[in-house]
Amino acid sequence: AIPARSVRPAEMEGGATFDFAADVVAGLQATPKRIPSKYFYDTAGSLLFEEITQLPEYYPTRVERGILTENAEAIAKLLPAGRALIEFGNGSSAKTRIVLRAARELSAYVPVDIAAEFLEEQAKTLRLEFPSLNVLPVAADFTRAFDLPASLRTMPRVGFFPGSTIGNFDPPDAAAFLHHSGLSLGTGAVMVIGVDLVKNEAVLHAAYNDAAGVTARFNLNLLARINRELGGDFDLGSFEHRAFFDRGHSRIEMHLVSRAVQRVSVDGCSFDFAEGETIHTENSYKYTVEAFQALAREAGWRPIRVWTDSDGWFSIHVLAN
Ligand code: AVJ
Repeated sequence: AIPARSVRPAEMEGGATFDFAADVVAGLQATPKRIPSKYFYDTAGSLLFEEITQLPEYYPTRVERGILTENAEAIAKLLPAGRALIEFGNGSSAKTRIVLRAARELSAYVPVDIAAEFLEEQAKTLRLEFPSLNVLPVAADFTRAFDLPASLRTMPRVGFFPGSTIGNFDPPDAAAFLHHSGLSLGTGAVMVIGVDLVKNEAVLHAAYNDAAGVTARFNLNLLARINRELGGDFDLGSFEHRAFFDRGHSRIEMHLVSRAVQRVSVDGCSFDFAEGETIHTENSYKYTVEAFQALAREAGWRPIRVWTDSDGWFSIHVLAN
């Protein structure tokens, strides 16, 4: 039986609902145990992720930024006067600024994110930095179809989804996202999307097992967050970070491994752990250029360009629908 929960679903603007308590309880009742990776990003988790992006081993952010900078001219051509740029995510990153600086003629910039408050703050900052830019934030869950502001109706749209965030979706969910984003953007749209690539296993392994232990802290913060927000009693010292590349699924898996037999309680439910039992906390899929293009085609997009770095570690795809 599932006991009455002390924490009710958080109502997000845009109508989407994340129910942290229900998702954690259901995930810990499942076999094998799992927790959705979207819950990494509370304030502490977002700061830890920022730290990850600056680690020498974590190549994706650095390499993607390089590809964007190198191809800024071509990206600007996708964004002439009259166009609207719609970013899936809050647009707080250095990558957004590379694109906004290159696209001087842009008519509107629309960051779409579920975190409404943070979104507004970022929008204010961007308006100060780019005074002539029309910044129109939309608070919505971009994994579903959403409505764009009416003022965009006559503008050709370009979607932007950097960071290989699409790698956190299982391939069917990634295809569903691509399909929905096509519907949200409308026909005649273009999508610019960053996708991490399959590569040497040692490079992948190091990126998710950094020497400074920041990724381990990022992973363990999920348990700290459960303790903080759901009254959990996880002993953080009794769990350890594990990340490995599963070539069969072409994904990095992150887990939290129980160091001992233990019982943990969360939100009035108890959960038993065997020694060595894990909670699966993240998948990060790595594609080949061809596999990603096939997925995009399946979802109704036409791949029109792809840029990679000289090592072939990361890709930025331009799709049209
Ligand atoms: C934000 C999803 C791109 O999968 O590499 C970083 C998250 N997890 N280190 C990734 C993450 C562990 C990251 N993404």
